[in-house]
Amino acid sequence: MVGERTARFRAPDAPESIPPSFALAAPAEARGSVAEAFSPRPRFARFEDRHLIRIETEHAWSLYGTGEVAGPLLRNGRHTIAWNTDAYNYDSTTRSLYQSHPWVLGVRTNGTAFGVLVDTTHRVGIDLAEGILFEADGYQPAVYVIDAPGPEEVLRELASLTGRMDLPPFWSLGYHQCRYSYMTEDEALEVASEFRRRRIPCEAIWFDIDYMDRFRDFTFDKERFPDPAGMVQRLAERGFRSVFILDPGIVADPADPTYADGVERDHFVRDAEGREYRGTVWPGVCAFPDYTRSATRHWWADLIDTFVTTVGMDGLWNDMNEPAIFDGPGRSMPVDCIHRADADLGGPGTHARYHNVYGMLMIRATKKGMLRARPERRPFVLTRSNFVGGQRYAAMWTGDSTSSWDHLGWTIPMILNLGLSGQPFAGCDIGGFSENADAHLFQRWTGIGSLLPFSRAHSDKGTHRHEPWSFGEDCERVCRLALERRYRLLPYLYTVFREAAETGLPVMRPLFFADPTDPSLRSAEDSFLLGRDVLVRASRDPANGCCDPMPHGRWRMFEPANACHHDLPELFLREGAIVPLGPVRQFSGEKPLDPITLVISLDRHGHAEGTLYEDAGDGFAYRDGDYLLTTYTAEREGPRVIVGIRGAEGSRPRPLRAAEILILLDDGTVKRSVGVGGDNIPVLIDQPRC
Ligand code: NBV
Repeated sequence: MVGERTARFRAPDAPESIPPSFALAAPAEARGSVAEAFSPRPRFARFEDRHLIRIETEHAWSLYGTGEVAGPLLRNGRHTIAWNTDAYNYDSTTRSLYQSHPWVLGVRTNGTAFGVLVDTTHRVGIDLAEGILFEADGYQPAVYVIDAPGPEEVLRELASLTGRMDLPPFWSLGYHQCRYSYMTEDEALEVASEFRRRRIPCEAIWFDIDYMDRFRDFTFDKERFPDPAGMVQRLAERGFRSVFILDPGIVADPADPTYADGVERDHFVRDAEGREYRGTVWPGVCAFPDYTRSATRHWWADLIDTFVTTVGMDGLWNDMNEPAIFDGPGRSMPVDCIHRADADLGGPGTHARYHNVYGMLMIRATKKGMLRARPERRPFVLTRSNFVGGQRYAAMWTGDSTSSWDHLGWTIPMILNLGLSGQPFAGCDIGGFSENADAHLFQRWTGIGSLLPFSRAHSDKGTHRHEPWSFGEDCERVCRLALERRYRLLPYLYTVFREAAETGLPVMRPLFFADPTDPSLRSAEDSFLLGRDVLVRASRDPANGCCDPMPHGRWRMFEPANACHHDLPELFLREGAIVPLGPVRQFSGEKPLDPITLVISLDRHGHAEGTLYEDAGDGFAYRDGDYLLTTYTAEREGPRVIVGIRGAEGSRPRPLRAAEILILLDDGTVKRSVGVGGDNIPVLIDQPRC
């Protein structure tokens, strides 16, 4: 339900009925909003065939969002074009990347905040040089404005408007290993075995386009991958999930069963003359499913259903879905191609209108197919292209970066701005995609990448190997520590994901969320928050450490995995917080969460509190109450600290397990106590000096 903080505006000369945008998860309610006396108020104008929407801002206000953008966190002065683009080797001057979010978040000097969403699927220029200026192609769009006491509330409202991510399966929060491509079953199994042999935690092995027969979707190269279902099984026996790539282009060869069926059922996009549109991608000349039709999404979901049921993979990866087309204008589909969209999406229209949502509609169908194949499991889909609201269907990664310090540098602000645009589940190619990393860059990147919401290493064909052991023993050790740390943090991270799924708040948050009134935090982009309580202080500079200021209050350093190394980010815990940690595991299902570690940072009143969310890790029983949300408290009483459970929600029984309590002291040391049974609550610790 969209709240009173959101108003919908349209230009005075706009038609009564503006085409619906399926960016919105709650259009019916949202359309009822009254826009009288609302601030900020957009002003509408026309320039040639563009619709201009202007919002005045003050110079000192901070502007964020605009979706997937490389460069600084603060977007003041920047120009972005919301137009999904295959942007191999992009940099901070590239205006269009793979995803479109015609959305700006503003934070005023006093910490209050607002957001503006231009509700159109057409191309939109977002010019933040002087205030906010949107220039939208196509129809006159409606504009949603949110005005709230702070950025958190704006993001909650944005989520009410555009939807929330579903709670992902627990395993998808683990570390993923990818390469373009692991070329044979043997190679993939060997990589998997190396992880276990070297005791480096890893959750999933990914299969890029070379698993296919001539890059054709829903096929396997018979020589190199003779038994895909068996391979998935063999990986599963070693505790590995497997994820396979699918692109939208279907080879235009009547001998290809997917193509032949698609032609017979008329599922492909048409060109301006009404013929099947063809463009060249990896398999050669291809036709492209018209995902704007529910019949086509249904067909695609059926294909996915069969694929997943036959092979048994755990997740799917949708790439090239901008759509990227080698010989198309702007490396995509001509804008005059015709989509025969259903009425609820706005009816038939040109590619100019549906380009930005092509990828989002593809992943919507992919997710549906996975659910159809395995209704009892949470689907996991990763996408390159998407649109505002697309967090409902898939996680994302930031595409074809380069193995360079610049690209590492853009990673943190990129993922922060995606979170500030409604997408909480995002990551990058750890190590950089194209070109070669060296040990220093790779270990620094793994240190940061292991703390991002989605954590996957990936590298381009023809580059040096980028597995954690590829750069020598020292680098391997640093990567192991980084990944052990991620696995230790998983219980906390999952709790934060659950909050994000419930509220729309980002998993990874900019530092200014700790205090939106503090101007010094507004452009901090070497540091970030995971949830509310953990602060990560990284450095993206090869020679220097982090220069970001710290938010007010006491933030105590803690180290979950003895991972003290100058190339690994430092972790801090907010005063008054308790963070739950799990044991180091080689993969999330290796063993239960036992012991649980509670790291405690008492506030000046001697109090701390923190939550832990647990459920089956997959499936949907949590929706019927099969979960456990525990609130732990710690209280200083004279010379002792009493740790207890203040309350628990959900019907899941509390597992019997050992608890380790760590109290962070002001002199940098830690007071430790190990208990037995239950969560061993209450725990009494003598003489903590904090
Ligand atoms: O499928 C190959 C690659 C993939 O590895 C990468 O992650 C995508 O962003 N894909 C792009 C197509 C070709 C890239 C040169």
